[in-house]
Parts: sequence; structure tokens; C-alpha cells
Amino acid sequence: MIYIPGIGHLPLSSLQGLPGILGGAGGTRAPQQPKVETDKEWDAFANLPFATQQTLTEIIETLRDEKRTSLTVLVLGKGGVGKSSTVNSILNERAATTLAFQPDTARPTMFSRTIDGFSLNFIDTPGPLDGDNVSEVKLEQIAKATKGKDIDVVLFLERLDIYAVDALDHRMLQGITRVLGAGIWTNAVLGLTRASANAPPPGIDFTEHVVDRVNQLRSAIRQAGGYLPQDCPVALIENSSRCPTNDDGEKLVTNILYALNGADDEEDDKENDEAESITPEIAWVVELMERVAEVALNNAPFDHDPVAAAKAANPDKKNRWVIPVAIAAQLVFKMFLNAIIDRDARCNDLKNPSIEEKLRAMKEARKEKKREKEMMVSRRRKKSSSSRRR
Ligand SMILES: Nc1nc2c(ncn2[C@@H]2O[C@H](COP(=O)(O)OP(=O)(O)O)[C@@H](O)[C@H]2O)c(=O)[nH]1
Ligand SMILES: [Mg+2]
Repeated sequence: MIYIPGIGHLPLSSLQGLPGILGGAGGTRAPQQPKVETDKEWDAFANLPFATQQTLTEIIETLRDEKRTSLTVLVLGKGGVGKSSTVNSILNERAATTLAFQPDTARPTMFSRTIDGFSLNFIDTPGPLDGDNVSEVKLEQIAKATKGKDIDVVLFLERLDIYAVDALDHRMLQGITRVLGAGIWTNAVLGLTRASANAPPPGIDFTEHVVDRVNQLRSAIRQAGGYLPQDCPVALIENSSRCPTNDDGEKLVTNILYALNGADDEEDDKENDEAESITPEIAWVVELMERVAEVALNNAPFDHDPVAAAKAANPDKKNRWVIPVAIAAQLVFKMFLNAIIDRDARCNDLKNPSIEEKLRAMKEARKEKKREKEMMVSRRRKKSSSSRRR
């Protein structure tokens, strides 16, 4: 980010092509180029559980029916929440490197897999934090990785087994919204990882905990200025190899769909109870991909424009370039007015002398009269003395 008075914060990526401004082409702090894995055939698809293959094929066919030839998902979230693991779980291969104890330093990488000419792309990203700070460099890397790509869905991940949104989370969400734009959240799916049954604190009901966590996240994103739809979809994720599976080998999580949709009346409650009793657990990979496809089909892809994003995130700073111009114009106008006032004052001085000047003039006039009187007196005296002599 760079701050330009009158314009506001601009991502460094938006200043490319202005050599010299940042000391060379693109500046010294320019983020690394994102890695792009070239299109590979999705061979691991054939090893997915059969039921998963069937549902994914149906999802891809639905997208094709809508003239889509690709599906691109940007995966965001703090380091360690399970972004890379989730990409690997869906692709069914160890495509992205997962880090257990090391800091999350990987740069954004796009994993592309094609299946019958359809391209499935996941942009895996580093968590945009650096210790206890939001990393502008990482945010820039992420912005750069999205540049020129149509992002269908933003998959924002958080851990279900964490209980609150803290100050750093808020700052991270603000950073993401500022750099990528408030509009990215329109295409969001919220994913909660580590969604095993022991995620809630002891004594707290699982569904209650999920609803609470989702509400926390939704309101934090909205507080950060994100345009998050009211019914933004949510999916539970469990990447662990210890995740329970069904007979097909699909990994299962608790079905929270009905709890999250909100039951307003008794009828809904009854329907939800019935639905939950039928499917208390669901296969999360297909459930997540269904939510992803839903968002992709219902929203235009997100095309990142860094300058517009910076302005959208800082409405107060729109058209800030006008401020110095307006100040300069005011100064010139003030000088012009002062000149006119001075000239008028001078003219008025001539026409309307001040009281002091009037008094001074009267005093002068009195003095002059006195002088004239004295001269007359002395002339008379001289005259009478000369006639007396005669
Ligand atoms: N139990 C459990 N562990 C997970 C899950 N997702 C990721 N992990 C672990 O969390 C660590 C960080 O995961 P990683 O995918 O590298 O996180 P990233 O930094 O967000 O990409 C790794 O040790 C993963 O094995 C999950 O759903 N459940
Ligand atoms: Mg990772």
C-alpha cells in the first residue's frame, strides 16, 4: 500500500507501469509473482468416492448448461486454518503444501485441473498476517494473484474450534476488504474447518456453537465493510484423516444446513427436525462444492480492480484530488479579493478621509487662519507707525 495525499491508499500493484515513483519498475517492495500451475488433467478425480464423483459431475454439468467452462475459487483465511488442506481434500491429491508448525509463508498458487474440458481452479493463498500485524505485502500478493482472473467464489475459511473473533481478525478482514474490495464478499462461502464433534467448548451444544461462530464471522465481515449477503452459504469442513466416513468412503460432518437457514415458525421447525433426523450427517466435499456452485451460478464473477477497490473501501477518500485544487483556488480567490479590497480602501480613503485626518486638516486650517491674522495685525501695526512718523 502506498498513501498518496488526495487519493488515499493505493495498492502497489496499481502503480505498475509508473517507473520511478517507487524506485524502479514496480518498486522495491513489489510482491512476488503468484505461482500458476498449468492446466493438468484431473487424474485424482477417478480415485474420489463414487458418490462424490457422481455429484461433482452433476455440478459441472449444471455449470456447463449455464455456459460456464471453468470454476475459479479464491481461498482466503488466516495461516493454519486449513486452506491448503481443504484444496487438497477437494482435489483428492497433495497439490498444496500444508504446514503444521511452520509459519505460513507460501505465496499464492493457482491449482488448475481439467476434466472433460472443464477447468476447476483453486487459488490457495498465504494468511495475510505477519505476526500480530496485517501484512500489506501478503495482501498485495493476493490482490496480484486475482488480477485479470474472473473469481467465481471466495471461500473464506476459519476454524470452528476457535471461539471468538479477535481484534486481529477484525483488522485482517478490514485489510482484505480494503485491498480486494467490499464486493468480493458477495461471492463468499464461509467454511469452518476442524468441524469434528469436539469443536465446541465442553457443555455447549454443537449446532448452537456453529450458529454462534457463523454469526460472529458474518457480523465481523459486515463491520469491515464487506457486502456479505444475508444468506451467505456456510459449509463445515473436516480435513483430518480421522474424519468419519460413510460406506462410500466420503468424509462426513454434522448436517447444520437447516439450523443455519433459521427456523422461523413451528412448521419450519418440524420440517427441519424431520430433515435433520433423515440426514444428521452429510458428505462435506460435495456439500461444500454445491454451495460453491450455487454462489457461482447466482453471482457475476468477481473481477478485481485494485484502484476501484481502494476507493470503494475508502468512500471518504473518493475524489480527494479535488481538495488541494480547491485550496489553491481558494487562495488565489482570496488574494484577488484582498487586492480589490485594498484598491477600494485606497479610493475610499481619498473620498472619505478618516476622522483623524479631518481633525488634522481642521487644525492646519486653524493654524493657517491664525498665521494670516497675525500677518494682518503686523501689517496694520507697520502701517500705523509709518503714518505716525509722517
Ligand atoms: N484436525 C484438523 N486439522 C486440520 C484441518 N485442516 C487443516 N488441518 C491441519 O492444520 C495445519 C495447517 O493446515 P494448512 O492446510 O497448511 O493451513 P493453511 O495455512 O490455512 O493453508 C496442518 O497441520 C493441517 O493438517 C481440519 O479440518 N482438521
Ligand atoms: Mg497453506
